[in-house]
Amino acid sequence: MSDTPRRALITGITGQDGSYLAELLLSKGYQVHGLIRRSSTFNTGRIDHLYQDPHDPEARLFLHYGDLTDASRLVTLIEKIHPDEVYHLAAQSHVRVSFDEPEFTGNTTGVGTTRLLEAIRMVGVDCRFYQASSSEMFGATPPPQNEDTPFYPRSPYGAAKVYGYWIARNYREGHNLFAVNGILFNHESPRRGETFVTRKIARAAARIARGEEKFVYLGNLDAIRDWGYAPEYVEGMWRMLQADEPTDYVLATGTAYTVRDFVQHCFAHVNLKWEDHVKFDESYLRPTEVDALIGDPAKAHDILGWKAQTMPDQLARIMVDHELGAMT
Ligand code: NDP
Ligand code: GDR
Repeated sequence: MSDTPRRALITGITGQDGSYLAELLLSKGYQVHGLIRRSSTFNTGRIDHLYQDPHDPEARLFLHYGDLTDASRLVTLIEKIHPDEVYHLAAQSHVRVSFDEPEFTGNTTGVGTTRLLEAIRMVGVDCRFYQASSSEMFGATPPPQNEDTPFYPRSPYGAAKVYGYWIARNYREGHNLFAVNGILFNHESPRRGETFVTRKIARAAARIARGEEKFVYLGNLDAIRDWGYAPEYVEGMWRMLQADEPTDYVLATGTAYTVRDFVQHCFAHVNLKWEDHVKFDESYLRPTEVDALIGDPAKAHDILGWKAQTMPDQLARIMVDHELGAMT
């Protein structure tokens, strides 16, 4: 065995999943390279605790400026890093926002995947590739959904992810790349972006319990989602790239909760009656909604030994407890 650490490139390292994955890979001895966007304010809050001075000879985390819309930069980065594994997590990942910015979402979430795959092919690096596919690709197709379920996306985001799914498969079949699609159902954590519904609810429940706010405004409470815990899902991503053969996997808990159920769990945890504090705002509705996503993760269990441990009621408590402990 060589002593040289394996090199991983994570796009989207500053996001929820990227931060947990960076922690996991560093704990496994990888040298981790992350793609970050230049911003006028710092956008590395989720990974600041992992920062290592690059002058330190022991440093194993390196950050590089780049953007999914900048093809030549992706080529120079792949050339420089020569990764063994690429985890492609970067995306405009907000479904509601994708209706406002459909072209941008297609350019980053969809075509951005092609730019990265093409950079890998042009440089000729022999690596394994993880594509962050999504249950949003199933859209209007009724649950339960597994790897064989037909796609019927209901948003520009979902459509862009279907494109990303097929382009990753095409590089697997056409260019012999070890490329896998992880079709992940919703997964959440205290690091979830504040405008996604679980974090928004958990944060509101804690703030209302502390007397800092009275109400939270939400859209559709009837949507059914299969909510898991993000740190467990990044372990699944890693296992997919360690498997003998490249194929596609669903990761999910297999449980069904409505948004209303999640609200109820969060508010009950702080001894509040949610009906007194939740108001409706139609601006949070989507032109086309995804009514029900419930995953069947049997294949990931059989081949990877992966199984979700944290169920949505426990997840709600974890997220509210974090908000209660957080400074305002
Ligand atoms: P986040 O929204 O938390 O993170 C998205 C990441 O992508 C951020 O690091 C962001 O950078 C980066 N990014 C966005 N646009 C660009 C761009 N043009 N160039 C370079 N980087 C960019 O997403 P999650 O961590 O929740 O999700 C990770 C991936 O998994 C995404 O592709 C998402 O669509 C997909 N997914 C997520 C699921 C979930 O439930 N969380 C379920 C299924 C799929 P910055 O910090 O600068 O904004
Ligand atoms: P989703 O997550 O669209 O499933 O995409 P989100 O948390 O945004 O919405 C879940 C459901 O809650 C309903 N909802 C609201 N949503 C938001 N954001 N804000 C509200 O106020 C609100 N009120 C009700 C929504 O209509 C929806 O039905 C997430 C993202 O992480 C994607 O990148 C990922 O691919 C999918 O999960 C799987």
